[in-house]
Amino acid sequence: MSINWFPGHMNKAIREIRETLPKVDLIIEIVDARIPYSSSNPVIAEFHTRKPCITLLSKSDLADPETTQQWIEHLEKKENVKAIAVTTEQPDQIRQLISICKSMTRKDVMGNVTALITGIPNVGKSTIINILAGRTVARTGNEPAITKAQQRIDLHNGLVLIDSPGILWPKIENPDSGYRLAVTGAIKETAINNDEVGCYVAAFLLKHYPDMLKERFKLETLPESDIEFMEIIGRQRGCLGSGGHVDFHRIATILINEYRTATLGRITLETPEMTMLEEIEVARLQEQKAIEKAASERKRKMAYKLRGK
Ligand SMILES: Nc1nc2c(ncn2[C@@H]2O[C@H](COP(=O)(O)OP(=O)(O)OP(=O)(O)O)[C@@H](O)[C@H]2O)c(=O)[nH]1
Ligand SMILES: [Mg+2]
Repeated sequence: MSINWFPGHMNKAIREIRETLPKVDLIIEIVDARIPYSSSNPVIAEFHTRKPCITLLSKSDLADPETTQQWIEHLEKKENVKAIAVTTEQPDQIRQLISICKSMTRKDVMGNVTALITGIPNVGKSTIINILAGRTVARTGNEPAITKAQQRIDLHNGLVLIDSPGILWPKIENPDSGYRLAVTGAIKETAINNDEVGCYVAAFLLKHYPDMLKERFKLETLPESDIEFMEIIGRQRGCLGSGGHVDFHRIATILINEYRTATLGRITLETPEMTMLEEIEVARLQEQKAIEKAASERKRKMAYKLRGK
């Protein structure tokens, strides 16, 4: 799914991050444990080439624990990166970050350690900052784009944190990533089509988590297609519109919410292996597009020359 949601404050936030970077000792990138690849911002990747980086896999209470472990091992293959899964259900573990940040930078930093907290919208940046501060210093909320400007928070224990607005990037190349960001709640509701996103969830679950679906919707067998599945659960939940037709929007919204709250179970939408294959496919499609564009440009130039003769 292509995402067209890149509000002005995100562009400004990226500019501000670039300006802040020289004053920062370490970067804490927060990714969503259910989509560690799709929620990792390529714009942010540019930033942490020379600085130590902690990748926090947030909301790990909602993700499949086995896949989270796979992701931690995969992410730590990168130089200078430490990956840790966190959840607000274990605030003590989040508080350990204070000593981890100091130990990762102690050698070169005199005085306070300054850490930039960055990540996509709604991933839990401000919530984690409030836990580290021990009080509410940043506004939080269960929708994207709550934080609109950078904020510096001195914890008065040797650590200074910089909260920043959630940022996306202008073009999300991988269509699966677009869907996954929408499913997990990183995109503003008005910028997504719930019917399409609901069908994406249904198709994913039919393929990867069929037993969970059978149990949740008390079905002995499952249909082959996402549309048939949506029809069945739509009728089951009484989501009917005029003429007794299933109201797709209503049932899709229910399915998405059940996914987001982990009512369906702890489900991760991507594995390292899956995303590596997708990257190859995206690169192939981009190359094909570039070849087609060059060919049509050649044709256009040729026609122009012929007209000139
Ligand atoms: N289940 C669960 N929810 C969490 C966790 N951490 C944060 N949340 C919820 O996620 C939502 C977003 O949290 P915020 O801290 O506002 O997210 P943010 O990254 O600062 O968002 P923006 O400022 O909009 O970019 C809130 O409803 C939090 O309660 C977690 O570990 N588990
Ligand atoms: Mg915030």
